[in-house]
Amino acid sequence: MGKPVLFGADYSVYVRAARLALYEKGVAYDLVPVDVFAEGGPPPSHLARQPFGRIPAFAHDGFELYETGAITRYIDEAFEGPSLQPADPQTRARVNQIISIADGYVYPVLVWGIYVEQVSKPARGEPSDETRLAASLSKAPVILKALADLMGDGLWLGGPALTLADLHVAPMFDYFVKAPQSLPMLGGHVNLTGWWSRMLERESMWQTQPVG
Ligand SMILES: N[C@@H](CCC(=O)N[C@@H](CS)C(=O)NCC(=O)O)C(=O)O
Repeated sequence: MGKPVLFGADYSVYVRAARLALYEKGVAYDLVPVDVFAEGGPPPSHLARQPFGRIPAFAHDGFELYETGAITRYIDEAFEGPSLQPADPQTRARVNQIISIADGYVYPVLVWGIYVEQVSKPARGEPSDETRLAASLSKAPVILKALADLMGDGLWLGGPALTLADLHVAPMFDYFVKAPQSLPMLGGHVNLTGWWSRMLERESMWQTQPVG
């Protein structure tokens, strides 16, 4: 099998989720840089691979794929290495449920609504959207409680073993925890704080840290 190629940028939470999956599986790959925020929009070569102009896109042995949840499942199923999806249907459904929660709520609220508004925009000298920030801060406890409830007493978000759910949520968390309000909000969920410290110990997290 040939070496897969991931198109994107290391700051992207979704690119990082795919890189985490590749690293945890022990798969060598090439990361080809794409600037989706370039003046004039994403390059046409990228739009041919990802019509919505998002990152990442993925290619392997002539097979092209976009949408991170599909990419990480493909990585898990197409390559050797430790399985990142439980075999049992109910635990697997939980993993898929958490990935969906990450896409639907964690990313827009904890990353864009809180991290971008409270940390990233001020760092760039841009004004924050205080209305969006306040709305996101009020939604965040529900999201964190849902993750904590689903995790329960397990070591990892989706049960006793590391799965694609952890790899999907962790890059989003890495931005969220930089926001001042994240710590008090997380404080009530000892299972989530324990999970986060376990994630931070994984070599895959260090190896995929954004450089720029
Ligand atoms: N549904 C897409 C979402 C990917 C996504 O939103 N990526 C962000 C970077 S983390 C992006 O490309 N943003 C560019 C934009 O919004 O124009 C997936 O699962 O791959």
